[in-house]
Amino acid sequence: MKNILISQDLSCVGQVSSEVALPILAACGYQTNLLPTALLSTHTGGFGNNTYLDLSEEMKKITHHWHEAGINFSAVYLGYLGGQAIDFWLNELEIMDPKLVLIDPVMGDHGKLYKGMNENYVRKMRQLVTKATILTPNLTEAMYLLDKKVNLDNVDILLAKNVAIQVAERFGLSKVVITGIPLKNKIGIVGFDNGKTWEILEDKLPGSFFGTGDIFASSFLAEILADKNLKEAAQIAGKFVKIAIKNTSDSQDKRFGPNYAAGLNWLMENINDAK
Ligand code: PXL
Repeated sequence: MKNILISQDLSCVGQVSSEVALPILAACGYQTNLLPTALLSTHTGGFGNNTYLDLSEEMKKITHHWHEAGINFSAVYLGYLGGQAIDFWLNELEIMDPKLVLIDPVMGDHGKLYKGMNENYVRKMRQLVTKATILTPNLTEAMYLLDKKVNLDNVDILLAKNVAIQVAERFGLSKVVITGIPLKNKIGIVGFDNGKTWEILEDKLPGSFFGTGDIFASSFLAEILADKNLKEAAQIAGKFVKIAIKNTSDSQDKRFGPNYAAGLNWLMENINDAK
C-alpha cells in the first residue's frame, strides 16, 4: 500500500488543506500520514481574526522520531506551509528524499497573495519548488513564482502554456500543471510534461469556493499514484472538483468549500478501475 505524507496546515474550519487531503487520499485507498505545519481556527480567507499556531518546532521533533523509527514515505505532498514550516521543508526534503514530491505552492489566488503571505515567503517558495517532481500552482502562484504581473481579465491559453514552460525552465522541472486559468467562458488547466504542453478546457461554473485547489491537488495525486499520466490525472481531478461544485447549493457560504464528499464515490470507482 502506498503511503503518503501530507504536510500542510490544519485549519479547523473551512474544508481546506489537510481537512480535505486526508479524506480524499484515504478514500482512494492510500495510507495517509500527516505532518501539520500550523494550527488555525479557520483558513485565512474571510473569517476575520483567525488564530495561528506555528508547529515548525514540533515538526522537527516528529520527524526526528520518524527517522529513528525507520518510517519512510512513498510520496510527500506539500501545500500551504506557512512562514517557518517552509524553512523546515527546505531542509527536510534533502534528508527524506522521497520518490515523488508533489508541491502545490499555495500562496494566493485571484491575482493576490493570501493574508499572512509576503514576498519573503514567495522567495523561499522559489527555492522549494526546485525540489518538486510535480508542481501544481494556480495562475496567480505561477506569476508570483516568475515575479511577473498578469491581467487576469485578459488571459488566453497560449499565454498560460507559456507560463507553464517558463516555470518549468526557470525551476528546472519536467512536470508542471497550472490550474484555475480564467478564460472567456471557460476555465482552463495547462500542463507541461517533459517538453510537451497540453490543455484542458471546462465550462465555468458559478461561484468561487475556498479549498478547490486543495481538492484538485489531492485527487490529482491519487490518480498520479495510480499510474495515470499528468493530463489524465488533471482531467479526473478537474471533473471531481466540478462534481463537488455541482452538488453544492447556491446558497452555501463559499468560505466552507464545495461538497466534495458528493464526488467521492465517483472518484473511488475511477481509482479502482485504474489500480
Ligand atoms: O486553500 C488554500 C488555503 C490553505 N490553507 C490556509 C488558507 C488557504 C486559503 O486561503 O488560508 C490556511
